[in-house]
Amino acid sequence: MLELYDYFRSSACYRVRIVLNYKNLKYTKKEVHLVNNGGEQHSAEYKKLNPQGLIPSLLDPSNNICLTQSLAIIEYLEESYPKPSILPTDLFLRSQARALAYIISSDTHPLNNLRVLNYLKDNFNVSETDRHKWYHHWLMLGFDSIEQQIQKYKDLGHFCLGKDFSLADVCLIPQVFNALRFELSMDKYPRIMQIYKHSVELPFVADAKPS
Ligand SMILES: N[C@@H](CCC(=O)N[C@@H](CS)C(=O)NCC(=O)O)C(=O)O
Repeated sequence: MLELYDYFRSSACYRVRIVLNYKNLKYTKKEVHLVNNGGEQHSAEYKKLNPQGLIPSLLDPSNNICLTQSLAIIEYLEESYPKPSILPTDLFLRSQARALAYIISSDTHPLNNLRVLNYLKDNFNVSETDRHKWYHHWLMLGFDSIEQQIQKYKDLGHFCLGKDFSLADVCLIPQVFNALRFELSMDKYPRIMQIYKHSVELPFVADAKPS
């Protein structure tokens, strides 16, 4: 069975949990606690699996391989278990799904990761208030652009690209969860919030939720 190295609050893990559920794949979880013991992601044992010391990692015993990087894991799952798909068949929409996902996974989340916030605190003495401002700043830059880009699909269905759930939603939902946890006002993002509220009620998302 697939084994996910996971931490409930990790938004990168939340992405993978959503896709595993969406594709109805059975898996077990191995907790990597990001805070206890100085952060279990830094342990020598874990770094044998994932030399970056980040979660998620996914072990596929059928191929005896360990995968890293949430988007690479998700593409592996998509290619191994294509149905139901998280990528639209239309080539433009397919690219659009990836573009929206990368706004989060490449341009937003990495700037607000735990290690970045810790680095700001430990090396530059950045206060908690200013770390919050930093966090909100990068979130808003990402969300401003997503909110604008998804407007054109809003009459077509419940998701970022209209009627079909896609990779864009996989990345958006956990990022909104984090934004709410860090008390960002979402007033400027009505369409994002509509998608989030609809999605979190879906069983495959609800079962993946941090808890
Ligand atoms: N680009 C990576 C990011 C992974 C990542 O940053 N994971 C976070 C949790 S969401 C982590 O392990 N943080 C540990 C740390 O910052 O020390 C991915 O998508 O898998």
